[in-house]
Amino acid sequence: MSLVCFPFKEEDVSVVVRNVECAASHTSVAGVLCVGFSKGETWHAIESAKPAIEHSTGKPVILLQQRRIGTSLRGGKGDGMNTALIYLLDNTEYKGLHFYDADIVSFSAEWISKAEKQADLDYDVVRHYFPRSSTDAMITWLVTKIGFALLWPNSILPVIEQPLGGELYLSKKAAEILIADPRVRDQSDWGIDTLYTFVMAQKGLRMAEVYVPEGKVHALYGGLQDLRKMLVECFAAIQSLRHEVIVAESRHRIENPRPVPETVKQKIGYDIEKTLKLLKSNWSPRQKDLLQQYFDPALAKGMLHSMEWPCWSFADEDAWISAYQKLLDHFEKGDFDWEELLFKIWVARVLNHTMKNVIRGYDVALGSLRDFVSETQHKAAIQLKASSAAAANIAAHPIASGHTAMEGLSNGHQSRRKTNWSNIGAASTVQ
Ligand SMILES: Nc1nc2c(ncn2[C@@H]2O[C@H](COP(=O)(O)OP(=O)(O)O)[C@@H](O)[C@H]2O)c(=O)[nH]1
Ligand SMILES: [Mg+2]
Repeated sequence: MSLVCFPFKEEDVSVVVRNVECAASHTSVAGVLCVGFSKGETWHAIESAKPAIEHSTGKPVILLQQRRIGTSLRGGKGDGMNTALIYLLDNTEYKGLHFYDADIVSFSAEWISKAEKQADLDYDVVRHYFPRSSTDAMITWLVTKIGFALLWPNSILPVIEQPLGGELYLSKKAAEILIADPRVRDQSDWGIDTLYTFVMAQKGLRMAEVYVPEGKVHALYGGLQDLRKMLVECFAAIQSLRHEVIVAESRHRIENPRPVPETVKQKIGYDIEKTLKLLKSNWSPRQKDLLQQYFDPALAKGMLHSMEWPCWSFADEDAWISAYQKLLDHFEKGDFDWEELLFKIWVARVLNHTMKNVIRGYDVALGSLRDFVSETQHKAAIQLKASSAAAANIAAHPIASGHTAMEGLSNGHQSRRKTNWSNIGAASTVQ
């Protein structure tokens, strides 16, 4: 029997209580754990509903305030999820742990059943994935999937459908591996999903992805402004991992998707009018200097134009790859100007995707996002292959080349992150 955890901050209380009751009623579930950011309105609503749910289902509903586990970053969802991992390992009666966001209106018992069916086949991790609107998931596509494709093209990471998804099942073994990792314990903010997914791949955990055809209907954001903190924390999480290497092979199985419902196809994920203003906002002289110092001239010129009038045609796929690599090297979390530049370049990229791809219909838009990830992955894999061959060559002829074998290997390893591949991006951006 499993434990189900809902991490929560402040959400629509009727949705949260309904979800807790739904999970507690499931025959594979032995208890429901609600981990709160603080003791606010949502906490008190769960506390009031707890006796009736426990009485009707015969299962405990445990209400915990999240512990401060990370030491360096903001205490957020990461502390909440890690608090749940520790609870699972301290309470040995459960075989594994499901996580679901508390704000999901479309949550049903079927979500738990689907994950349990894969858990029966001894997968360490089961991840849910959903049909998404063509303007939704812009952090997932542009930051996480592109980052995974660039940095670890030969791992399973780029093919994981929704690597930031908060709906997943972890076996006890997976929970032990995750919480034993100091990088995971420290990631107390929105970067937690990136860290969980990365460590699952690096440790070679067996992973299944299940498809939920009705989609995830949940609380919506207004404009892209509301996603700024999440963007910064998710990018910084990838950046913190950029020198890591993955050698493990993971077993990975994925359920085929089904036709996307019309309601999802027609949904617009963000407020375009509000977003246009973001390109003109919060400029400082230092941001202009950083743009000119570190980024390609075409991107810097386009961004500076958008101070006057919103424009985005310069922010195409190649420009994003090139900027992404500069950001990996130079971005400083906590520095307002760097955060603002990351945010505005991302906003320009999202607008470019919307005006160039989304406008041509759902299938074209989704196809362009998938192609962007797979082409990035392929180019990065080719680059990696070339630099490994060069490193092997240097190692085989250390005297003739003037390098020791050790130098050759380490240079090869370092250089594959930059060099030619970043030049490919830069060249096509300027054209
Ligand atoms: N415990 C805890 N839960 C959080 C925190 N921040 C967000 N959540 C919950 O995490 C889930 C996902 O957050 P949400 O804002 O819906 O993110 P989104 O669906 O990715 O846009 C929801 O259930 C939130 O209530 C936090 O700091 N601590
Ligand atoms: Mg949500």
